[in-house]
Amino acid sequence: MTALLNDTLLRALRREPTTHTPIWLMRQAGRYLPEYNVVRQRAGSFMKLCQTPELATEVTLQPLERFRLDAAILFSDILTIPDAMGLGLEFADGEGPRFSRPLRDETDVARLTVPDMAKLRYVFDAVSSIKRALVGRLPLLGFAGSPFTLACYMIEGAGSADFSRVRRMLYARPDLLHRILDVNTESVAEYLSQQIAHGADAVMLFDTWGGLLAHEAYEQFSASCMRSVVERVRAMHASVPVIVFTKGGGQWLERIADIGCDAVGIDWTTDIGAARRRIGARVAIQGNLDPIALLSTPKVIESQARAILAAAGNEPGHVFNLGHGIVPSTPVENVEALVECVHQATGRPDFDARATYREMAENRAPRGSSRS
Ligand code: 1CP
Repeated sequence: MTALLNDTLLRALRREPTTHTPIWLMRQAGRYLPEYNVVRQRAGSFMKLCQTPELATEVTLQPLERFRLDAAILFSDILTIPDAMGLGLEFADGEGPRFSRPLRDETDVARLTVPDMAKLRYVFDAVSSIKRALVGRLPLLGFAGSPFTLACYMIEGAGSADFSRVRRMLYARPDLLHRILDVNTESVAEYLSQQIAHGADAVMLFDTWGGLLAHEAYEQFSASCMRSVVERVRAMHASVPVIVFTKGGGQWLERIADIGCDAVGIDWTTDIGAARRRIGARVAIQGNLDPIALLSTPKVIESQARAILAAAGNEPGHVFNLGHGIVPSTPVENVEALVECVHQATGRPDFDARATYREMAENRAPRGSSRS
């Protein structure tokens, strides 16, 4: 593997000392960026955008051109896997995702199989394309939904406030839910391994809905599957850091740290200092500014960010992020203020990680690359 110009994120995930606290933001590419909306329009649909590697590359790079972020994240979606399983994913304009063939009965569940990874080739091609365009400036994060979070959409057929269909299945037919989770676990492990094989430098599991589960159910229906994914990925790619984020998982931090991951993502409801005291130095922590704080003013954002940095302490192993994704109404200048504040407060890096399309398109060596 070639050395990266800015590998701060990877160092922080390994809890090594860093020149500054690295920052990247969940949904850093997305609708709050006017240039994203232009490309999204050009693509015609969200899935077309994901399925066209050149366009997925373009939108992945957009936030890096504006802000001094410390990582790129693959532009894609967690629902690519159930789509490849044949559930029929649709994104109607202005609405969330919807499956035309959700898992509704025993027959649907019995038919479910691990998808042919060739159907997800567009994702792996996007990873390769983004990796080339980054020309070694920054690490590239790959990602997948957790087996449980994918099951939520596959059973419910769309987003939901409480995913009650899934939770009903958990109590009425746990055997069916376990079968779905087994297929998802194998699919997610294979999918992440392929992303790594195509160039992802670290990967993240988004367990967005694990926090809806009852205390014991969390272990059985989400954590155990993520543990199995991490074990399988590790068996193939031992040194690639894995981040696990369970939204609403603040009460289970010790369990999450024990999954075998390198970093635990926390949402904004958990005190990051208390989280550090609970899980000690065994994993890095990623988080945890409330994304709604980004709707305020640069002054408020700065004070909130400094409070998080102070609570996290000056120890290795903190990756600054939001507690969940950026919302579309976020002012761009507030994101700029946050990134600058985190870097300034923790020691400004001696290079500019921002990259321009032109430089990348021309595949010129990044500024300062002679250092590495
Ligand atoms: O119209 C549009 O442009 C679609 C908006 C959008 C975007 C920008 C969707 C639809 N997905 C994405 C990109 C996306 N999704 C990324 C890109 C990388 C980044 O910059 O962070 C990632 C990591 C995801 C992951 C994702 N998709 C999650 C897990 C993280 C989270 O936000 O909790 C989930 C739950 C989804 C499903 C999904 N895809 C899109 C929407 C609107 C949703 C949520 C649906 C719902 O439950 O209401």
